[in-house]
Amino acid sequence: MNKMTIGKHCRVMMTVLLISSAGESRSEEEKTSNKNPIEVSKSIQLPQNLMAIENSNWGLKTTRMLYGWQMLEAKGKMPGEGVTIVLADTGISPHPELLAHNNYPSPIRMDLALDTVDDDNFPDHNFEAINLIPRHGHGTETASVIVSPPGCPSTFKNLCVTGASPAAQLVPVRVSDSVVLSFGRRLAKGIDHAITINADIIAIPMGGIGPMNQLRDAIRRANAAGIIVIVAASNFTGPLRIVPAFWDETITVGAINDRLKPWVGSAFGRWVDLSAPGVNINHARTEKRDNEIVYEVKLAQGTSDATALVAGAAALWISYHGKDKLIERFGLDQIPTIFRKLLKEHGVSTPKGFPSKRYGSGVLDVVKLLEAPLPTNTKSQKKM
Ligand SMILES: [Ca+2]
Repeated sequence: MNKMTIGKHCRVMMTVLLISSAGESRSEEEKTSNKNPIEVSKSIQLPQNLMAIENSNWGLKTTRMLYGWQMLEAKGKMPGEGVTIVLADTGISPHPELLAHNNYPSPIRMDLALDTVDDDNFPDHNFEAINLIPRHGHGTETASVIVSPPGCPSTFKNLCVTGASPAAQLVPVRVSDSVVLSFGRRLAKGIDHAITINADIIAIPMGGIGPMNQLRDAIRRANAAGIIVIVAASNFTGPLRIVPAFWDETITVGAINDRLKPWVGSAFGRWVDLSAPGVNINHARTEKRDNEIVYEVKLAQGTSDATALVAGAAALWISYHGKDKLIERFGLDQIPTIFRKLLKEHGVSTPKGFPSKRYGSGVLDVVKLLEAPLPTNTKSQKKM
């Protein structure tokens, strides 16, 4: 990653609508006033370092992500170990939060990366693109919420990012610079790349409007190859049928705020499978200002962040059960269906009055997800 150069692009690419995190944080006071009604399992203890991380990160706390880490540790595994996640987004930058720190190596697999916009293997952000979203560095942001090593890199002191599954490997695939509708062809190409490299999960924090048949076919191929496809519901599109979020082949994630209520910008509809924290989430921010690339950590919001947390949780689930064992038991092509069912039915906590018809079955709860017993179906009777 250190060899990356920035800003080689100048073309404006027509592409699918990117669902960006947008907006900024509220006050500290408002942030800390949130209460977590999810009762934490008494049998699992968090060590002090993880407790400190949890106390500064309401998203990880609400979803009990770090308790999931402890459940994995009891099996001798690191969080997300052995799992490959393809992130289809605007590319990646060598942000310190994505480089090695705190005894974790860099989670970014540049050797497997792809750029479907420039048709090369180097998916850096295009800071020159005309962009209707607030920032160009969206892929770096999303990646950090999925896999940034725990705590602060040496160059950062206060606000830092801890990813949901930092021992997973993340393959950045640039499929878009921003906005605008198209046919999803670049995204389809990125999905086929995920199949080629035997990825376990694809995270898609974007969407568009239209039939996009080629994209849908690619997602079906991914499911058949055992790849779990996790998609942002989208931001500020209300009940519009954004794809691929609307399709049955994807797991669609809406966003809640830190009062555990649906975030005002979260798209909604019966096709939303579940919600996850998407407001005031720590991000690795990469921006170009006065011709210089600036690396920071900030708070932002959007269904992209919620999607990142669910992608991380999916990685923990695969790690926890072991991909080989899942394949042996259910067959590769059944894994996405089984995961989706378990996630929706068991992997959530549902706050009282939660509007399930619009924002999914509840709020991601990683302890419940990992504790959920696998179905008894065997390979020979695998239809669900
Ligand atoms: Ca970090």
